Amino acid sequence: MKSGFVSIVGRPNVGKSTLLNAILKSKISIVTNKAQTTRNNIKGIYNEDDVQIVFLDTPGIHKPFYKLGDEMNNMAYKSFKDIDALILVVDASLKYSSGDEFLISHLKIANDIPIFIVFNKIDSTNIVLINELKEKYHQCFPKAKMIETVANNDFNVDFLLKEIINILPEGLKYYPDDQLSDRDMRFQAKEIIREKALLLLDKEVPHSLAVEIEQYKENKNKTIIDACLILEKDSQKGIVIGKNGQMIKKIGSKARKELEDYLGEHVVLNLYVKVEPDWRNKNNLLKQYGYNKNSN
Ligand SMILES: Nc1nc2c(ncn2[C@@H]2O[C@H](COP(=O)(O)OP(=O)(O)OP(=O)(O)O)[C@@H](O)[C@H]2O)c(=O)[nH]1
Ligand SMILES: [Mg+2]
Repeated sequence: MKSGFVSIVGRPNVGKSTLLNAILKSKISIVTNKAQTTRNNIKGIYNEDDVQIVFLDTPGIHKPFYKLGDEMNNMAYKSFKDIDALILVVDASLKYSSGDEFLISHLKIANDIPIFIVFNKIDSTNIVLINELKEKYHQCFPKAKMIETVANNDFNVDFLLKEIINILPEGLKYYPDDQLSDRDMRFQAKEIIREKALLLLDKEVPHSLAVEIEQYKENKNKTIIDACLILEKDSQKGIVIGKNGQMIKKIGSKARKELEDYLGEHVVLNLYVKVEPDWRNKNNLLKQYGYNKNSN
């Protein structure tokens, strides 16, 4: 039996969560077009006959401007420890920049850990850009294997998986076969609501938004969820509620539909909006919303 722990790291928005979901053929982690979507480490457990891989999706490593950013980076840094392999995802459609340098300078990884550098989004780049990126990353990680993918289209995902299985050590099963993630439904509900809000909102609002589940109650054949959307400024409240409540209704109905598909039963979803000025810099609130490096 082969088994091991594999962390997926990289800059924000490069496709780490998309890759995790593609590997597991299941939605474990939320995905949006906004940077810094993932704010926690999230395990996704892959099972095959005689293989178990515990993948860890992580927040994108970036230059932080808020305590929230520090906490998110710290969660990602924590993921380098005690692993059997590292997947470093690079957006192949972006020129090498100071963001890559920041990431590389913070990648403190043991010398003997196999690294897979995944050049993702090769559907929207060109060969000159890819080669330039490969050269830069090769200079820093000469022993790393380089693989090109299109994670949102499954291209080369199976190949990457095979390559990872090849280098995994013999080991034990860490999780039961039917467990796909380490996160419970309460966490998934919070993330699904945040995903729908992020997809519908723009500018600074997605970054200012947190979601807190205030009630999660399973009744006979329906689940009742009360959730609060937390914002930083009063002016953002109007944007999130929208004219005649249109925006919050849209967020709620999209989230409810996905939750119902997920749970296979009726969901009553009540959304509220609250303002907590500067919550991204307040340790107690970061902890309360689950964004503390010790919360996972
Ligand atoms: N064109 C293209 N888009 C992709 C590909 N993979 C992912 N995306 C898109 O890239 C965006 C970001 O994807 P995510 O999976 O959320 O990226 P992430 O690295 O987890 O981002 P953070 O959680 O913010 O760090 C989404 O809009 C995806 O649909 C790809 O191979 N090609
Ligand atoms: Mg992500």
